[in-house]
Formats: sequence, C-alpha cells, structure tokens
Amino acid sequence: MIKLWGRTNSINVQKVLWTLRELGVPFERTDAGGAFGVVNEPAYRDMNPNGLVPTIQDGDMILWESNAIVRYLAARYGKGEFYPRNLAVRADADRWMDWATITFGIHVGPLFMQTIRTAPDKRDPAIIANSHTQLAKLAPILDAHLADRAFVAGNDFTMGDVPIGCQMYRYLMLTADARSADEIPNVAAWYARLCARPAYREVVMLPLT
Ligand SMILES: N[C@@H](CCC(=O)N[C@@H](CS)C(=O)NCC(=O)O)C(=O)O
Repeated sequence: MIKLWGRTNSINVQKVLWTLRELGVPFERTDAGGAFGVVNEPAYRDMNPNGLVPTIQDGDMILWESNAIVRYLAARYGKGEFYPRNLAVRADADRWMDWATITFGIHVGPLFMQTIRTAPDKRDPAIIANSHTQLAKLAPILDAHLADRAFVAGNDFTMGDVPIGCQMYRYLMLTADARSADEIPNVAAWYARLCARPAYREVVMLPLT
C-alpha cells in the first residue's frame, strides 16, 4: 500500500491526497511537518533530504515534489483521462500544473503566510499588497483560458486541475473581500465544478490554518 507523509493542512500534501482520493488508490498517511515534526528525523531525511512534505513510498520507490507525485500517481493509477492520453492535452495539463506552482502559487504562498500564519502585528502590508496586485493580474489569464472549456486541459477533469484547484481555493478565500464576485466568472464556474467533487471538498476546502 502507498505510504504518504504529510500534514493535511499543507497545500502540497493536499494535492497528493486529492489525487489519491480521485483515483481511489488505497494509502496510509502519517502526519509529518509543522507541529508534527518527523521531517528532521534521520530516517525521514534519508527519504527526503529537503525535510519537507509530502513524501510517498510506493513499493521500493520513494518520491518527493508534490507535482511530480501527482504526475506519477496519474500515470500509474489514472483511469480515463485523468492522465491525458493525447500528448497535446497532457502537455496542456502539465503547463497548468507548472503555472499553478511557479507563476500563481508564488504569490498565493506569501499572502497565505502573512494573513493566516503571521500574527496581525507582525504582518508586512507591502507583501500583502504585492500579492493582491500580482494575483489580480494572473487570475484573468486562467479565466480567459476557461472561457471555452470545463477544466483546464479541456472538457475532462485531469491532473492539470489539481495544483491550480488547491491554489485557487486559497486565493478565493483570501481575496473574497477584495474582489467583486463577477470578476472571474469562468474561474467561478470551474471552481463550482471542483466543489461538486467530494474529494475536493473533503481534502482541499478546509478552514485555512
Ligand atoms: N516543492 C515542494 C515544496 C514542499 C513544501 O514546501 N512543503 C511545505 C508544506 S506546504 C513544508 O514541508 N513545510 C515544512 C513543514 O511542514 O514542516 C513540493 O511541491 O512538494
């Protein structure tokens, strides 16, 4: 059985948990990271020298880096189009996985850390303002892309929806007061489709802590 190490309030762990749940793959999870520690133990560092979560073990294989784990699980256990068979569609899914992390997520992360994990008197308004500015420019790019498709790589739910689905939940929660409701209507419709998925509701849509 697949083993997963990581705390459930980590966005990178959530990507893996959501994928496992969508694919119906049995797994055992061990709390690790944050207040749970574990990540600095030598046995964990042997598996993941970064001392970060998530890490998985599947048989003899150890893997870290959440997007790589999602891709691996999709390729190995995916049914239907979750791991797209068509290479152009798969590349599109890959692209949005990377965009979610490297382009969009690098601004969601500081906004989340500042507003959820930093005491009010220690927050840096400049970091928060910059995150809002950058994300307000980026969200319409995804919105335009979703104008004529149900999910990021077409009309099927794929691995491409996973990282951006996790980032978007945090973005929508953290900017609800700063946005007008109809600013990104295609993102809103796509997000409603994600909300219809039990695994998304149970793994990703948690109170932000
Ligand atoms: N690029 C890595 C980043 C992993 C990462 O930064 N994980 C965070 C949680 S989201 C972590 O381990 N933080 C330290 C901790 O939880 O102790 C990935 O996507 O897996």
